[in-house]
Amino acid sequence: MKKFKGIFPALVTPFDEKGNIAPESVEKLVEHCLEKGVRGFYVGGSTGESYLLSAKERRYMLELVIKTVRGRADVIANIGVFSTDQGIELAKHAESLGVSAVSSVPPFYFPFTMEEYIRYYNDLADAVNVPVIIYNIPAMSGITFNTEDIERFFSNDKIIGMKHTSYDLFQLERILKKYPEKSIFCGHDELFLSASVIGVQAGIGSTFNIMPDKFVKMQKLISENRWEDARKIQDDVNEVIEALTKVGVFKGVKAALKLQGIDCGECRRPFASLDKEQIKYLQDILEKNNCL
Ligand code: MN9
Repeated sequence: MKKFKGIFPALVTPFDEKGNIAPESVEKLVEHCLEKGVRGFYVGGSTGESYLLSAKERRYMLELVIKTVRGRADVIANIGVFSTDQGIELAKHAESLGVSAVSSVPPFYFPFTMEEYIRYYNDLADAVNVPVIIYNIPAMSGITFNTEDIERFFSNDKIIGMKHTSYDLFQLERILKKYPEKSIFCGHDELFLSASVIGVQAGIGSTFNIMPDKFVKMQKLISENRWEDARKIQDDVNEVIEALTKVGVFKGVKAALKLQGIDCGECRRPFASLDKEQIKYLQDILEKNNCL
């Protein structure tokens, strides 16, 4: 069973001034992150505004990333959608492109039963030959899995891991202990060091788009048991994350990328543009923490 390790930016979906996907910016961002030492990319997640894209755009964005990466890193595609059949369709497309794994948020909006969620993930795993990664993100999906639910998902060998975007470190520790062979990703960048202390070896995050070098370095320091130095980096990135949460993380990440010279446009409506004051505020924090 493949075990993923390292830093995986949850890629933004770059748009041009007309609001269409911008292929040159995808390439620029991907190359920049690779140069900084990331090990893979998570495409079509929340940060990628996937639920503001058409299915055609989701496929196109993934195609662009795969074409740019050219096997130099792992690509994981979030194919999560509302229905099993639509999810399988996107998963098959992702598989045909050569992704390392597909991932999925549980189907949301309708309150399905846990049996239905279990069946959803097993159906997905049956439909493709690539491994499946659960996307656990209760704050956005509205669905909370308890530890026993996760154990039921993991009883399927084709479900090889989970992106844990939850502040529940107790649950995370229990899962890591019980499933050392599974790929468990820290999904909250502000918790990366804490998650590493209890054994996490991989992360998927929005802020890795703008601070890939910092997280790669932090992970290296952790591997050398240089915890104080690693803590200093987590302190710095948390200052940036705190500022991002004040202006809106996804809008803030795109504004930060523009300030860094990788123009990925703005988030789609109904997201609003940041105003001048918010951009100035963000710029000051980014400068202070050596991100510009
Ligand atoms: O992909 C991201 N989670 C969400 C993971 O989109 C909800 C994180 O990177 C957060 O944006 C970040 C800030 O809370 O940790």
